[in-house]
Amino acid sequence: MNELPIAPPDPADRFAIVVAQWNRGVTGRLLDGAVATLEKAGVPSDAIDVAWVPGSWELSLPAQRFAASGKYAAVICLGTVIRGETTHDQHINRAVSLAISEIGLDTGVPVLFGLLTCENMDQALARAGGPVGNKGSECAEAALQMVGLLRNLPSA
Ligand code: RBF
Repeated sequence: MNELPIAPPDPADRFAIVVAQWNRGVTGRLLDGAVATLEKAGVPSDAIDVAWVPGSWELSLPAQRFAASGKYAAVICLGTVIRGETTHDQHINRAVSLAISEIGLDTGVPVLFGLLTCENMDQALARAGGPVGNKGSECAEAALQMVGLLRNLPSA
């Protein structure tokens, strides 16, 4: 068995974060967690570009631009969709999850899914630095792992 190693971040690596303003009290914490994790891993603050979008529905387009530009090692998408009385959450969650997956496969750049899909605000806060961790930080960790792994995979 030959387990492929995870390369450490390259000093030239840039990271893009797209974050939704809806439920900003939650997404701001996801963003803080993601940035702190990248910086702790040695990524300089000025190598992290952040784009705010109105809501989670809008995450995909900037993510696509960042990924296709060839300038970023990974793109992290952060949003929080809370279930309401109507089915809006299902439409947003499905569209965003499919788009994010496609962008990654189309561009070959890891595009991380940091969309909280919650029943209520308590569930969301619990996942944004509460008892269930910070999913923004976890996304950044996943980004670093994927960037390091791709460096040791055959190119497409
Ligand atoms: N955006 C979110 O990021 N989280 C939400 O919980 C959320 N709820 C929405 C509920 C409704 C009924 C609508 C119409 C939009 C909601 N949005 C939400 C905003 C959506 O992502 C997008 O910004 C707008 O629909 C404009 O395209």
